[in-house]
Amino acid sequence: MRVFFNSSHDAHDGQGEMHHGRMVPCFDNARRMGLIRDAVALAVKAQLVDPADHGMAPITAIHDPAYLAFIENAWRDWQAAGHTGDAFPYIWPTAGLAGGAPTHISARLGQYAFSSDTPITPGTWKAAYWGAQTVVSAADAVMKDGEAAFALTRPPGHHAHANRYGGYCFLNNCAIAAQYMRDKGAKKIVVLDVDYHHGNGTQDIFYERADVLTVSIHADPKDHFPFFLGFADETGRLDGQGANLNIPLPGGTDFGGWSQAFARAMQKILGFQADALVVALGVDAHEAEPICDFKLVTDDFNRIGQMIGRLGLKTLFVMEGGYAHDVIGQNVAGVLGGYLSQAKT
Ligand code: OKP
Ligand code: ZN
Repeated sequence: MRVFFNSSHDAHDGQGEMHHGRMVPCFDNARRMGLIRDAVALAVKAQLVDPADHGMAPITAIHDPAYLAFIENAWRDWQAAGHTGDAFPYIWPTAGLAGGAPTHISARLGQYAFSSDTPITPGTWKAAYWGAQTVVSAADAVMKDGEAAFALTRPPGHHAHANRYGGYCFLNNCAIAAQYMRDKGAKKIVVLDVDYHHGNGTQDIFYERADVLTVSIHADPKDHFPFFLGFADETGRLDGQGANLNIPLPGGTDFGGWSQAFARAMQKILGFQADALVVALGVDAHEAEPICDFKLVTDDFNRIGQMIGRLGLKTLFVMEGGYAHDVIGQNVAGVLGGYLSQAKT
């Protein structure tokens, strides 16, 4: 399988994040990528491909220009304010406290961040920009010959909205890829999010559109990040009514419960008759994951790959979460290997 690799990923290098009241090393760290790359190289005869530069157009097709300008310049503005550590927000415009148009970097961090877990570092824009180029290059390859590809990148993307960052995400890679595929002639796209966390950004971006079906299987937001989106009654709006499916699952879910959810997702996806599939490939539903509480084991990820292969769609895999260094490589390789064992092309 072609594996498009974001070799600029390590430019995003957070020094730490607040976790349960303490600063801890960032869960989304550079080490993840090498571990996944090496495991995938062994397991699925990966051909590593460098991304080409498709410029800003595929990114501005999804994200607001003012938001992009903010992310691109945030580190410079933070430094100009005299700060040397990673940039974090500490105040947000909330109901009753949202007046004016403040220009200070700390006000704008709160304006554009929806969570406080996501550092902006000197190379964040470079890593995120090349991450988007990595998924666009992989999407381009899938559209050209119909064969599957894997975009191996960090930071992840599925939590990013058109004008908000958070949950370690800045640019919504899956949304950028889906829109790119639309622009290359695919009429209907499914984005299937198997990451443990709800794909809030992807849902929001396509919520009023009928041409992109968003499906997410995730930990119930009533007690898991991102908390404020991802409930079962969110089914789309206006033209997009019926084109969003959320399947929230309780803590402790094992492959029995997860595969039942997939069966529901599969019915919805097959009924939609899409031209292509984008998989938001997080592997953080594994039992060893540090910030998650599902109970999948490594063999289950191969089964997930097989189930995805049986959907019979042109498929692009995009890396999202997965933080347990001992198992993420095997789990990603398992999904891709399972896919290849079932896919027609
Ligand atoms: C990103 B992805 C607080 C942890 C909060 C939220 C999880 C983001 C997951 N230190 N971070 O979906 O795997
Ligand atoms: Zn996740």
